[in-house]
Amino acid sequence: MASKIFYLFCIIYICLQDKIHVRGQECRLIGKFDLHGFLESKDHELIIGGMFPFHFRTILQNDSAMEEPKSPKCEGFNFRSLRWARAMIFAINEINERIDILPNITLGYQIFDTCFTISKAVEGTLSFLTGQNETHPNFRCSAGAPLAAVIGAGGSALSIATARILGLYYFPQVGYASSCSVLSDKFQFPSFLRTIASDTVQSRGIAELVTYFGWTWVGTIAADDDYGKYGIKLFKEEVEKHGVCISFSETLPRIYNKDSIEKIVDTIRKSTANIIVIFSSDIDLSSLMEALAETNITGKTYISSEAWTTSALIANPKYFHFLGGTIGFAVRKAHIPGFEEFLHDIHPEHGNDDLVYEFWEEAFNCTWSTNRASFYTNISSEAALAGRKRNVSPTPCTGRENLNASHNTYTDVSELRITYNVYKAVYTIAHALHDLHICVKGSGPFPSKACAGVLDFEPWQLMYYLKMAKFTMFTNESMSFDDSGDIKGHYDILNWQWKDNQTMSFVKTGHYKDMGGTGFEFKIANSSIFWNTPTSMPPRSV
Ligand code: TCR
Repeated sequence: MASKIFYLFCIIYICLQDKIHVRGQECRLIGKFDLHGFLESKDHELIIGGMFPFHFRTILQNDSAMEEPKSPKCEGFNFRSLRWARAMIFAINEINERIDILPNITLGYQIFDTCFTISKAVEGTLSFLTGQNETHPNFRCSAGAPLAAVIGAGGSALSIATARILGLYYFPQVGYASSCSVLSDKFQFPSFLRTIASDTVQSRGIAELVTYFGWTWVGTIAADDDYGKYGIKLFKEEVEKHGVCISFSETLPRIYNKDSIEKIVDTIRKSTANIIVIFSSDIDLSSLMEALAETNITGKTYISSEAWTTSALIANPKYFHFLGGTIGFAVRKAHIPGFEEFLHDIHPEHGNDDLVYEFWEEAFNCTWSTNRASFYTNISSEAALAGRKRNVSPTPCTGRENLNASHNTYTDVSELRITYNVYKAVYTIAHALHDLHICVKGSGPFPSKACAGVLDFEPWQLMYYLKMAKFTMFTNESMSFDDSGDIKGHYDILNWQWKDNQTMSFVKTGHYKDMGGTGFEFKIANSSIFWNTPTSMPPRSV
């Protein structure tokens, strides 16, 4: 008993102190991170880290130079990304039950919210590296199970920032959505791999599409980030080889700015180019679409990059009059057996996650009296906020709301594309760990033919196995990585068509497949494309 009290005392003492000693030097705590609301498993032997944009943005804090700065809170709940994170958990559970991959080893997870923001992603990364909510560079402190690798961080700009830090330690990171070509550079990002192809392939594919239809006069719009800028740059380099001219090149503002959006709308209106290629995430693109919806600009055909091709935010019926007929690239989808049931098996009162409380409030437009969700957003959920604006008191959540009856982006399993990439990322790590585990003593790959221990390895040792990973998914897709940590690109070409006069549907009209080297396979079924032009024929480019 006495020893227990002493132990408790020590823990409290360690948590409260803001000075530590590292190699004889006194180190002071310089600020604390605010990483509330993450998802975490219990009872595991090895952890996989995850980073997902559960929120769309951070809230600007009142910056006063006289006060200690605080880590910003986040707002705008992102249903799609909760589905991605649940795919990570689903894959981990599946592997834990399998006897052919890592038998007798229980994998767990620790997942942080990036809030779609570089600084939050960096906060999460530093916490992963030290295993605490504070950071002591160059030390890895694991309170329990060691962290094997990190999945994420979502968009390219975030992965570039986090991969620079993780790369310092050669710490394995597997991206599921970061497709920017820059990330192939192993000199800059030595420990980064991904289950999405580099945009070099997609940009070449879009260029192929444009030349196939004989369009020679196109406009481009890019998000103001690495994804948008590099994607459009590669596209332009590729089409210019074929004599295509660029009518205009616009950049979307990072933070909403009415004048910049108006300027882009004006450029589109005045330009004679009828083909517009847009490389952007859906979030960054939404304000332009909102502005275009208020104009009478029609007759343009938009070519979408992977990040917005199947986005529910943009494929909104209210935009159909000008966005119908859009042609876009999308990574391949899969049906993951059992995943839909798993998505429905979520309830705030079954776990203890603030994030799930917040999800429930958003999904059912109600509020919990316990105020659990508002931990995150400090202004509470958007449902509560909207209620306050309308001056009505929000409906309380009872816990008996029925998820089966509500349709939202979280439960929608019709387009599991990035979700499938997340699932593949978990399997990549699990296979690498498995290979490391079955290493035969005396014939291992490391100096003196040594092996590494599955519960006690260095990050670079797992990196060796990740690069060598080769396996087949349940879909029969074979997975392996080239020297840049990239997989081969294989895209569906989708066309936005009107279904039952009320929803937008993504109809597969072709594909683009990287065959290695400069070879590719491009197929498109012209007759199945809906063209949003007065003649219903392919647009002419001038
Ligand atoms: N690469 C983008 C992010 C992104 C994305 C997505 C985000 C891609 N696909 C689908 C949401 C949904 C492709 C990037 O920044 O690299």
